[in-house]
Amino acid sequence: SSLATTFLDLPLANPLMNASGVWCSVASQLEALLESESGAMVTKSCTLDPRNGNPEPRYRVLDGNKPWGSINSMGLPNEGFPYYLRYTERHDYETKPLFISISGLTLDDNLAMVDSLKDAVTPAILEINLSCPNVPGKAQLGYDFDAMDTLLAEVTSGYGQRQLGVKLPPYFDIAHFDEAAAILNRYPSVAFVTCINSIGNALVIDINTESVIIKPKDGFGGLGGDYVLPTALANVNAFYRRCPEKAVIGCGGVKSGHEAFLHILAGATLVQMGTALYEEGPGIFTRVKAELLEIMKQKGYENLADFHGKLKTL
Ligand code: RRO
Repeated sequence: SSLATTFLDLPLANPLMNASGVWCSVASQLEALLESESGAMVTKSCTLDPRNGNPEPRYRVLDGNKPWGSINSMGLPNEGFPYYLRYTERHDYETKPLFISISGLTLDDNLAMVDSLKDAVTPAILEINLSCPNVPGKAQLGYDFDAMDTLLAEVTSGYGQRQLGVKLPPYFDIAHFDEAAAILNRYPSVAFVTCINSIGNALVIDINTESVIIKPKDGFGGLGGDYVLPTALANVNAFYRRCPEKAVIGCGGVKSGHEAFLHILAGATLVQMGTALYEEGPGIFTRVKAELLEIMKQKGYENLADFHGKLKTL
């Protein structure tokens, strides 16, 4: 069997990659992802200028018992757009594709970054983060459909014919799936959607200390891991059904071949890992690849196309 696939006509050895934000903030981490067995990789969402992010502790794994997961309120700590742009200029594209994630604090900041990328000669693929849940005072663009439409109109016209994608927050209402997909479908150069970012503004409480477990925002933060898998699968499949001209990248609750298989079955072309990569490190790609191949072998599948998007309904 083979895990080989293609994304926007680019060949990949396998569909696995990091979720933006995890193991991709600095050059040493990006180099580790390049060395790993991931099929592709993405940089930490960046702003025009470097940011320290929120006070610590700002990420905690929830591993004491079932369910397993994480909560974070990082607050967009990053080295600033020029740092990631420089990485895109020296990345080894023969080894695997690279995505660059941007998350400007304003529309103008996003447009400025898109403008530099358009003129840059790098083949890095642009993923615009419409769903950062952790910058105080900033609403998620993905939950403001008018602002999202305006941003897409301006960004796509500023980016010429080049393909790009958007990282979406989870939606929980069929009317919102319909409305978000209808907006995205008006922009053919939006070639992919990544579903989902963390489930925003959850609150994890420790019964022993009677306290929240992260410092920013009185303990509110984005949820990842087991808690979000069914929501992630719903969003992947909802956009897979509604956006037939676009690719879907699945993200949320993947820690083994089992969840990776479910994402692909629901319609994901690529599958990202966040919390599990944070906890296990880039060696995780070797393990999950082997697990996914084993599941395919047991089911008699030769390649990803044998089950991609083939979720059955009753
Ligand atoms: O940095 C963060 O707090 C963060 C971002 Br930008 C994001 O998109 N998703 C998330 O869970 N955390």
